[in-house]
Amino acid sequence: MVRRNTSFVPEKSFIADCLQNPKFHLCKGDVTDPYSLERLMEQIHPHEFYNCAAQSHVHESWEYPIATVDATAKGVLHCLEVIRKVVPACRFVQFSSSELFGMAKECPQNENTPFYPRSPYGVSKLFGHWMTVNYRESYDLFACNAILFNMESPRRGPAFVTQKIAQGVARIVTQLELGEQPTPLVLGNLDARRDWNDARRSIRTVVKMLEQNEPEDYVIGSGRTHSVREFVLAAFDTAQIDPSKYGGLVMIDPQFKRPAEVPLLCADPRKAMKELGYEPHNQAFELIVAEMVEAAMRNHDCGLLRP
Ligand code: G4F
Repeated sequence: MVRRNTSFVPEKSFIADCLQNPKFHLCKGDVTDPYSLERLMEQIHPHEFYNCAAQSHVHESWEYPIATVDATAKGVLHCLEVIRKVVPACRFVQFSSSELFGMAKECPQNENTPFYPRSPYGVSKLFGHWMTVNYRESYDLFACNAILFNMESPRRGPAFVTQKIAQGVARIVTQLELGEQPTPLVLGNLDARRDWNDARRSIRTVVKMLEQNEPEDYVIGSGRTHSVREFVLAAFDTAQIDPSKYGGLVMIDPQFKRPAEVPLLCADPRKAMKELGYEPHNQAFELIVAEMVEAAMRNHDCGLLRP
């Protein structure tokens, strides 16, 4: 399901390749408009419902707290209500977030770690999380939460730090190849640590959650943590650039720092490993950096990757 949007052209978007699959159908709907959900549920009668919809950019949630609450918090309630009324046998999974842990009380974080969200986004996700638990317990719905740590792939949006770094490094490679002065990568807090996981591996595990006998909540992440600084260095390494040789390739701008930061996230995914057969990749970080930077360099047509 995609939102009504005057400028989004699916054929030219990051889901263009999915449209080739005859089993893939795009429907229009919006989690902030419960009537659109109701119409769709009455037409389709789905067996499974994956709610990935959100205003998902943490920094933007301070700029647009109300819009964030509408989509990221109330949107979940609209989904649950329409399932309860129209398709109560439908299995529902809410894309919960490691941002719930925020100023985490322990490390690594598991399903029993107390929540301490640090942004309007995190607080909205907390509402969605508990509403999902409440509808499961109140109405006996098959409703569960996937507590997902950062999911990465070359499809990541350009405003998130991983893709911003990958595309910035690819731009610098092109500029150096053309003999131009490289434009620096301008970032915020380089010390924040995240559990960056491969999106495909995470999603395959979410699918398994809906195949279980009972609805339960699971933490899904790689179990490893790296700083933004480490991501930057690994990205330059993939592009075979030694940033110390140039100087000024990375700059800090306070506008990219957050009013309240989440300093450290790291998953303890043992429950998912035991019950869902989830196997975190022990080189998830290295593979993600390499894949994202190489994809960005292909898009920039960088010489280093030409045969
Ligand atoms: O890439 P980010 O914007 O992702 P963040 O905030 O961790 O959230 C992502 O993962 C969550 C799951 O854990 C999702 F729920 C959420 O929807 C989203 O997908 O920022 C990562 C870190 C932050 O600590 C941020 O302060 O990178 C730091 N950072 C430093 N410079 C930056 C920048 N983040 C962005 N977006 N842009 C910068 O220039």
